[in-house]
Amino acid sequence: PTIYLATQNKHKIEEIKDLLGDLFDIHTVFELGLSIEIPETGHTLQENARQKAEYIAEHFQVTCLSDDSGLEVNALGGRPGVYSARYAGEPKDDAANVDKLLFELSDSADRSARFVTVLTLHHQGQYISFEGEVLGDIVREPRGTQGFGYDPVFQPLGNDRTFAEMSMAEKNALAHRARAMQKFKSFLAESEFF
Ligand code: ITT
Repeated sequence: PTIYLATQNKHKIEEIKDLLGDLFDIHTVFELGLSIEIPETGHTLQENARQKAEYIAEHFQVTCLSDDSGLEVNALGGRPGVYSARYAGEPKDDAANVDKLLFELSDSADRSARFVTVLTLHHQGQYISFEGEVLGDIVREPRGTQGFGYDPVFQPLGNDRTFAEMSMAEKNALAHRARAMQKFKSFLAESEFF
């Protein structure tokens, strides 16, 4: 079956393609000629994932999968959370977000955090969501060059490397997006959706 990825983040697309393998004929919204950013105005990851899937479904009548992700830091009361992409303001800037996060946490001994992904599938008018999380710590200095976003400062629990020090295969063995994808794949195996 054909699926469109309702995300404009090229790094997410790479990871999702790696995770989904050949289960689908995967297309991106860039192929639909979308010229604006998919709107997201919700106050939760669930709302935003749903909005992004709905936007693509309603405009293009396709089966699609959206991804809304956020980093929840305990010492910051769960921030940046749903605001992770624009933590340091407009325009979206991964490096500025990381700098701001380290600054906000500079006096904090508690470095614990959780990375969450909500994937929302739209297929023939139905919407289904899958959530994945990974616990970890925010390290004091960025490490590694792989991955994207907050990867250089997020070290999953039980590891001595950040996500940015891991290959995509290593990250995809344990990360939030991969865990949400695992639920999606289990759903696919059990349902008669496709
Ligand atoms: P789309 O809305 O087009 O999917 P986006 O980048 O705006 O793309 P989000 O709204 O989900 O995506 O924003 C999530 C933020 O968290 C953004 O700053 C990402 O760089 C970051 N992020 C998401 N997944 C991540 C991951 O696996 N590792 C590190 N950072 C991640």
